[in-house]
Amino acid sequence: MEFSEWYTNILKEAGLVDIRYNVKGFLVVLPWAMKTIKLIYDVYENELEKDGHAPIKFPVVIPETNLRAEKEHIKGFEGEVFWVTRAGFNELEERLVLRPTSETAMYPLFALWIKGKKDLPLKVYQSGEVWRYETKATRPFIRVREILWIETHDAFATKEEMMEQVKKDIMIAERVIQEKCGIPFMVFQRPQWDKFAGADNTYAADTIMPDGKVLQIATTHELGQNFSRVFDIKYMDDDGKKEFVWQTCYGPGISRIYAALISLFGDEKGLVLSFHFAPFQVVLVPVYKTDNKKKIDEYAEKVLSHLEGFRVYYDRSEKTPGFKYNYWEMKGVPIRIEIGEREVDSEKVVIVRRDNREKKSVGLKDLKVEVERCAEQMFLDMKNKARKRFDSLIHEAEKMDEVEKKLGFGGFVKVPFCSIEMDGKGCYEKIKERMHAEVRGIKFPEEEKPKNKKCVVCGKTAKHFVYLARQY
Ligand code: PR8
Repeated sequence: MEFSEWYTNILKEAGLVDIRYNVKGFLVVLPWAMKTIKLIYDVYENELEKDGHAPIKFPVVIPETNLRAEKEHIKGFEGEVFWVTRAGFNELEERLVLRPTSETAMYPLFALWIKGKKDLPLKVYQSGEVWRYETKATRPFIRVREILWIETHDAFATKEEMMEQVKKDIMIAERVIQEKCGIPFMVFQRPQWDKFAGADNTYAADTIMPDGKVLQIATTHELGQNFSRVFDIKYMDDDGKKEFVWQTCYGPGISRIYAALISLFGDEKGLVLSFHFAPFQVVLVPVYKTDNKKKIDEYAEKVLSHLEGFRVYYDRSEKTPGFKYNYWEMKGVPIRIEIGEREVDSEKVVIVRRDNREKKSVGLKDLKVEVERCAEQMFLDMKNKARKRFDSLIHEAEKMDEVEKKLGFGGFVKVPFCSIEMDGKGCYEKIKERMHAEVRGIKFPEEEKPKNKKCVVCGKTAKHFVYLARQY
């Protein structure tokens, strides 16, 4: 089945969203999805706090004057914001926008809070929603108008500290998205024509979806002093001189991480969730016969007592075992435990792994350890498989027709390219027009530079290797 069709089906069948809400691009996120999303938030917030970020909550609305203050920022966002112009029967004196991102909400306050070096670094994060009037086709979680994310906003005394934070942000993404979620990605420094509005540089993590298109799942931005100069965020240095702070902001796209999590690991039977992110980690399915219901239920109580600490569901509904197996496989529950007459008599259970459906008979006293072991192995296998596929989708080319052919395989094509500064934009536009592909940027940290190679488009000396891809 084609990915797009699989994705649409699973959203409905597994009860992840209800798309019938009557505002385009806005979703009702159902409990089975929301539980996993909350777990992703927890892991991310925890890592951010370990890195010294504190939670904060800013208003949803931003006054128009704030949004207009930084001229590149407004250029990027003017066509993408939802406006609030009336309240009750009154026109508002000043128009407001629903935050599309919170730089211009937060930074005027940063200017009040930051006085001296002792106030730095300032590192905060806000978890929640932002709203963007996306004009491209929307798709649940992948491109939405109400985005679930975390945004961090940091201010430093020096440029070096700012650059250090960019690297730390990437390391946090590696820890959460790659290690804990198992989603492989590559980090790029985006070309100048594709950076965040108002930033000096943007660094982004891209993963490859099952159809070969790439998805940007997190970005960290080097804001330099662009916003601090506009909002007058200064600190007094050791010589009593006022200096503008250096800033970063970081946006892990939780909606998209979730989209990748369900898409990369799912199969023809439905979702495959890893133990850490599954709403139920274990489902217990009784195999009743007409006269043994009581006996099995009693034994199930005993089994449950060996599974304390896990999120377990005992499915005692009237459906047949076969129906329940299919249902919970579709929902992606990582481990199923079957108990029938034979298990009761032998004081054992059968445990079944969701990803490869491997079965194992396990004694009660080993159950907890076996479940843990099985869950861990399953996650490792999922992660390795995803990584292997990702690596197999990084191609190389030096001629345009070769590029086109390899883009057709999905993933990235590494090519020598003239420049990721604005003077390379013409070459990018040709690629875009001819192949509907984007220049994702140079690998960060940068790998070796091309020696005596020509730009794949214009034939001038290539300054970098860049990666091309078709994107979501
Ligand atoms: C910033 N300011 O705003 P960014 N649907 C789903 N996910 C999305 C969408 C969408 N329509 N648009 C963006 N994302 C900075 C950083 C504060 C935080 C996700 O950065 O505009 C993408 O994964 O790059 C993107 O990488 C992330 O939000 C951050 O958005």
